[in-house]
Amino acid sequence: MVLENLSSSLKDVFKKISGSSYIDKETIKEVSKDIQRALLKADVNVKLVISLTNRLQERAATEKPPAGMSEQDFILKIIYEELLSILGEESRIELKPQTIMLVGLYGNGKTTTAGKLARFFIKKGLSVGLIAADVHRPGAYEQLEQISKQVNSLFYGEKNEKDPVKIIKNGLDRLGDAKVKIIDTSGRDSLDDELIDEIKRIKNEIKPDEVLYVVDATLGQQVGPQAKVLNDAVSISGVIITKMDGTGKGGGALSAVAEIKSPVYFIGTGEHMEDFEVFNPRKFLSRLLGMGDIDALMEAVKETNITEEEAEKSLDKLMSGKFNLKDMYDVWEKFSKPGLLKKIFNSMPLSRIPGGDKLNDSEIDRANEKLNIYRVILDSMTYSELENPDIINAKRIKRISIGSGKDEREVRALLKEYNAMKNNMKMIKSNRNFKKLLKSQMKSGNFGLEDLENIK
Ligand SMILES: Nc1nc2c(ncn2[C@@H]2O[C@H](COP(=O)(O)OP(=O)(O)O)[C@@H](O)[C@H]2O)c(=O)[nH]1
Ligand SMILES: [Mg+2]
Repeated sequence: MVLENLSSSLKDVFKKISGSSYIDKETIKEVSKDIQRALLKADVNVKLVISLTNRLQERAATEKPPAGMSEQDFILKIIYEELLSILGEESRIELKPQTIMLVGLYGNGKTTTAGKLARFFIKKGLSVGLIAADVHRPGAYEQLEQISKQVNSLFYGEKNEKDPVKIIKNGLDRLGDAKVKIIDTSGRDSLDDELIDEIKRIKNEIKPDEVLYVVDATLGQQVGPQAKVLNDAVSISGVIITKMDGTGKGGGALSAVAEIKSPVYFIGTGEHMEDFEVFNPRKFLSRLLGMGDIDALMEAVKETNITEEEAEKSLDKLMSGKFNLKDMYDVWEKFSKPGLLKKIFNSMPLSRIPGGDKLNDSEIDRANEKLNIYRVILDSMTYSELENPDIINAKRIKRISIGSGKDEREVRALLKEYNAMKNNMKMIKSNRNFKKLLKSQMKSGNFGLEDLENIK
């Protein structure tokens, strides 16, 4: 998970505060030290860390909790607010026809992000054209062309042209129908005058609506000076931080970028086109602190493309006890998209996940792996077996095992899991309130996991 260590040490701080019987100056000092240690370890800038804990001590000494709020909760609230101020205010990219230029150094993820961004707008119903204006890197044209096919966007490039401005002008012309045009520009190994001149020239001649700075989270605090130079040159309107999946130190990049006061619009969380999230500082922080993020969970679930009607249909089926292996297969199929399971688990409140914070990436990967094995096994079953699992005897298990190339034990494990699921459903079925509540919550779109626990 993003910033795993910071997350667990901040959670410890929160536990310490909630668990203390009273809060005095000593407690605050101790807590400040813990927070400093946690943030510094996550590579957050020293000056920021000190000023944050100074403000915490000052506010704890002078402000009083509002009526009805405990001293403990009040301190938690102050820490939350101060952490949030490091991340900056939420600001979203506009969903309108526009031209977007991506800037950044080599390998930071510009070209990949161009594709992710295209996918984002296309999903929102805006057509996209990608323009290949990286004239320096060999293969840059092919890379973007390939990505544009993957995300179903239009594409424009000129293989032998060396002037990016010419390419972009032609591209804007030729891709006239596309609502959003995204320009992938060249990078360099380091910021040099040549690069600055190039992107300045593009910016001045093309006048894009947005200049987005794409930057690798693993670079940490060195992002600060780099962001400043670029901001001075082409005034960055927004930031996309990539590779948030690959680092324990994303705090450095996040806090460094906050200094140029341009909003972070998105974060990249993997190499796949769907590993891309709108950055919402509040949600991000809630998740970091283990407070759960039902909105993100709902969004991930929505991505499975289950319509309300479909959801209701499978719900009825589940409840009727007629739930067969085919239905189970359908459910799994929807959840087996790369990265989806991880997204769902990461956005769940920790307290709701069996085993609490022990669920880590490798466990999620294992769950994914299991799903994949099960899918292969299900593929080897006949239609009547899927419809009517009761007919699956030892002989059939053997055949399925050979056909799928999976162990007989795995076939049995799947059947066992299916039966357990079916039995659970029968138990729930006897509870009439459950279905009523589940349905109304699904309709209103704010079904939370805690609702499950309120049904008694
Ligand atoms: N893990 C991870 N890898 C990424 C992410 N974004 C980009 N990459 C990888 O980083 C490498 C460089 O990306 P590329 O888009 O070519 O960078 P560019 O030189 O700035 O255009 C590629 O191998 C990408 O797959 C991300 O969010 N997470
Ligand atoms: Mg590139």
